[in-house]
Amino acid sequence: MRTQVCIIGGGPSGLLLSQLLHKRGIDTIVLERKTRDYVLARIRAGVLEQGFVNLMREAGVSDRMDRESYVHDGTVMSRNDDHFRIDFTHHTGTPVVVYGQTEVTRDLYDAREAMGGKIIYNTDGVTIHDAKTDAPYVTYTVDGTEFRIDCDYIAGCDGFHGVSRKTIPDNVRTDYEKVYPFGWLGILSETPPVHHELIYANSDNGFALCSMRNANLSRYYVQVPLTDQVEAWSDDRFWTALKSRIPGEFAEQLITGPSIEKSIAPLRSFVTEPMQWGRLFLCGDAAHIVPPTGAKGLNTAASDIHYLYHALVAHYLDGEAEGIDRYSEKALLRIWKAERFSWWMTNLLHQFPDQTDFDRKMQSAELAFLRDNDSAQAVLAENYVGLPY
Ligand code: RFL
Ligand code: PHB
Repeated sequence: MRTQVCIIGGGPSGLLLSQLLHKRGIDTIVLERKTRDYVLARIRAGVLEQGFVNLMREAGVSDRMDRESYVHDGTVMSRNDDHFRIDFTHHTGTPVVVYGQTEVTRDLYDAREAMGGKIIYNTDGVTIHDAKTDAPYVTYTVDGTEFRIDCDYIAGCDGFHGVSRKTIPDNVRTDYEKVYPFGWLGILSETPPVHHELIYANSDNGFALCSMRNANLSRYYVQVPLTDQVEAWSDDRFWTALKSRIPGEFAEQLITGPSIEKSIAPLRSFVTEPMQWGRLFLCGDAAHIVPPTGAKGLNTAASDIHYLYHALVAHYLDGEAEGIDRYSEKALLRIWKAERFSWWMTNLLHQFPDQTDFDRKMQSAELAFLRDNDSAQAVLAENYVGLPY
């Protein structure tokens, strides 16, 4: 088989790139290790930056998102019972949109399938060959039969545990990593959200986040030690912990119910440099991870796709090489800023096991400064709604 761009990974990054390139007449094949249903069963991000929304529109897959998503003009932040609001639209002119990653991915799959896009599921042993030459190719097996795809370029959109990043030799690649000493226990419940905006809560009992998917589907998180197992967290224990971490006036209004999903995710900051090697480009979680505190995981994936999409269009349609040559440089400039914001939000809002009383006072002072200072709120808002591409 032959294609112009072979895309490894059928998560949101790979599907969005495939759909955008298709609209410009550039041929792709997507290789996905799992099935569509498996990918859609993952509960992940919920907050989309305007840049992501614009890419979905450009890809022609925004109809349901435009109808069913929720526009959020601000967010609530709290320290124990003290809470304040940050108004994104006032400070930046731009809101964010709440629409689950599951729905984004479903819309992209539907669009790819409706247009006859080539997605190959259940691929095993995907291997990238000759990425440093002008004739790269990818091999894989499905049900024990080996296949080969010759291509011009390879997009590594295969997430943190994929093969693409590991294809770049160790002596070329530098990994930067920080692992946090806690995780997030998240639940999904068919209950109305406690508030119409998100609540990011710093409390003496640990961090909590109140988020949502729709008017009757809530997503809540609490910070837990890395050693905790999800089985140790009954629904009752979860609701009690959540109520003890958000301001009393919200805790009183919280409607609880059975969880329909419950999982623990570790928190990590990670970046690999460079994000390209010959004709292989890394996108999304394959190249970088943020702790979810800034809601940047999916959004940083989208900015990579923006840079790579424009680079490939400039190459194929206008014969320009600059975008391709400078992909890694451009993508990383924005990635590191999102890494910084996510790290800062994580440090601001969580309880750290080795925190001293002095450290706690610094955290409280920083939150008080944020509460009382318009410029500090503007800086947070600018980062939260997404820096320009
Ligand atoms: P994905 O979504 O991981 O998709 C990669 C796809 O590649 C496939 N794959 C392979 N296919 C072929 N061959 C191989 N060798 C392959 N290896 C892997 C996988 O099956 C998968 O389908 O990466 P992508 O597309 O870059 O998208 C990134 C986002 O998914 C990610 O940044 C966010 O979901 C991160 N994230 C969150 N971000 C937020 O902004 N808010 C959240 O609440 C949030 N929660 C989360 C998260 C990530 C999590 N992970 C990765 C453990 C919760 C979790 C649990
Ligand atoms: C979510 O809704 O899952 C969510 C929202 C905001 C975050 C992280 C996760 O910062």
